[in-house]
Amino acid sequence: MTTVITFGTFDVFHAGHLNILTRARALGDRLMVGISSDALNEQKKGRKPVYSEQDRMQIIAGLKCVDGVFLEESLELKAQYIQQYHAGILVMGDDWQGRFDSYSALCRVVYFPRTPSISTTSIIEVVKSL
Ligand code: C2G
Repeated sequence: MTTVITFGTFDVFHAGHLNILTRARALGDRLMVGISSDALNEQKKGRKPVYSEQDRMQIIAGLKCVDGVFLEESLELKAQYIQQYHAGILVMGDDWQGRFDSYSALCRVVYFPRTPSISTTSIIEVVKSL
């Protein structure tokens, strides 16, 4: 059985998020998703997510392609999460291309191209302009 693991904030859930999760799940038998905590997101992006970490976890856990979720408390804990969930494959979007290659000592590392023309930031801008 191959477990796939991926990480993200998944704020204001959209089709780009669903695409990468569906593609990640198709690489193995089980998909575990680390949801960036509100505090980690503020560190990474300098703003609070629109949806709370509880809501983001609930939304991702409810998807057909997702087998389990956990809170990602720090970018530096990936090795621990990979081992804890016995992940054989780490999937990331290609906005992180090369950044996680060091984990290839622990598991296969795969980067998928981002879905073009959609992002949480652009959705927030559209909503603001209404
Ligand atoms: N994504 C995508 N296409 C888009 C937007 C996002 O494929 N148009 C992917 C990203 O590449 C990422 C995932 O969806 O793999 C989640 O995106 P974000 O919520 O922006 O998460 P990110 O800030 O990249 O968090 O430990 C790493 C981080 O927690 C990753």
